Amino acid sequence: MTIFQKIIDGEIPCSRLYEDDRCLAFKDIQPQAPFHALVIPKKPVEMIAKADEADEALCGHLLRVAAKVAKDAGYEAFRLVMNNGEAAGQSVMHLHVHVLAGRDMTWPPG
Ligand code: DGP
Repeated sequence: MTIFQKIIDGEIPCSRLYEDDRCLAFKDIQPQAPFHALVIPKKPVEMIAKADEADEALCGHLLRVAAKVAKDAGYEAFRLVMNNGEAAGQSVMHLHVHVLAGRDMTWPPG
C-alpha cells in the first residue's frame, strides 16, 4: 500500500485543500514552491501510463481540480507536473498531479 492510499484512508493526516468522491487534494510535505499541492485520484491508479480508457474522465477531473486549488489559493499562474516512473522522478506509485505556484518557473524543467 502506498503512502497516498494511507492518506486517502485517513491513516495518515494531510493538509487537505479539496475532496470529492473521486479525488483528494492536499499540500505536499516537501514543497518545491511557495504553493505546492498534490491532486490524487481515490482510485489506485499507479501512474498516468497505467490509466486506461475508463479513467479518461477521472484524469480530466484531476486537471480541473488542480486548476481549482491553484485558483482558490489565489494563483493565476501555476505549473502542473506528473512524474511517470522512477526515472522521471516519481517516488510514490499512486497517480498524482503536482500543482506548483508562487514563484517564477524556469524552462526547461530539471
Ligand atoms: P513524486 O516524486 O512525483 O512521486 O511526488 C511525490 C510527492 O509526495 C513528493 O513531492 C513528496 C510528497 N509526499 C510524500 N509523502 C508524503 C506525505 O506523507 N504527505 C504529503 N503531504 N506529501 C508527501
